[in-house]
Amino acid sequence: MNTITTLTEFILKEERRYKNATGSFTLLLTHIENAAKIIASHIKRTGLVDILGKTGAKNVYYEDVQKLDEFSNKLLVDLLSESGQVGYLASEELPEAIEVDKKGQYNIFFDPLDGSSNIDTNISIGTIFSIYHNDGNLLKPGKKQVASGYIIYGSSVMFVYTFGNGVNGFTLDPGIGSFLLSRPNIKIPDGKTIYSINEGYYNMYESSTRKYLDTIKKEENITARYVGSMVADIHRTLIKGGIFLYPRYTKKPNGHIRLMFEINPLAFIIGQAGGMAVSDKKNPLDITPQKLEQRAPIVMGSKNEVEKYLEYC
Ligand code: P6P
Repeated sequence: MNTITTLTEFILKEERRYKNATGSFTLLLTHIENAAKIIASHIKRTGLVDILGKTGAKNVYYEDVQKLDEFSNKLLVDLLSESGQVGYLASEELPEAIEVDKKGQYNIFFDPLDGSSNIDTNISIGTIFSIYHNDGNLLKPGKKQVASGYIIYGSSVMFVYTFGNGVNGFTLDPGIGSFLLSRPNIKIPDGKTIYSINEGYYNMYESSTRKYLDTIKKEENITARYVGSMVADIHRTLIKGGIFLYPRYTKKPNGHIRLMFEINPLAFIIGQAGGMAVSDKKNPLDITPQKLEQRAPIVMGSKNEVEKYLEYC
């Protein structure tokens, strides 16, 4: 019989590999896991929550019904602040970073509910997190991340993360309320047929991007898949291979996707799974951020596909 490994057991096993581990990281990740379970249960009741809201009913947590992304943000801020492991935390929903405890071991950046504009149409959305050692310097390049990951709230809820030695995926078993190891040591397959970009901006892209798109559409079996929820598009790319592109265009000359909250964590995952990420032909994890809300153009996915894209840059 296959052994069942919970996320908690997996993290503890990882921790035992580091002799001077203090359990601090395990505690931090457990708080993220708990937040993910609560957010997942709230998302399941979207729509119903509105009905409840109309009657002025309270939800099961006896809080006033509120917008899901505000709720997710507040929950993550509270749980992470209480973890005792956080120095500074920064949320895509907040204008500035919050100092929780100068002596906290880790700084954490998160997008509490990425793609939240898709909630009303039942499209998969996600929570993204990125963890650094707290050495007092908040804006460090993504290559300094200790860990990163995402939770995708889709047909099932999956927790996917890397600690710098591979990528592992865990599926929430709602029956027992635990994330179980379901995709050990994820490796992104070579891309063959799927490209993912918002073609609505075609006429606003740079000529190099347009030339790339014109060429790949002539390939055999090419398929376009674009959800408009980055966690969903990246998760599909990680599992099936392919390429995700959010290049700059005239309305967003510096790109749209956030460096600290989306690009760094997801590029770390893609790289650890054997894929590749580029931002203006550079590794985005080498970019030293100038500001918290910095945006950048981003292309990531199967190495062979990204290398093909680079021929057009
Ligand atoms: P567009 C969601 O708001 C998000 O930040 C990403 O999750 C997603 O990939 C992107 O924006 C979609 O942007 O311009 O295609 O609607």
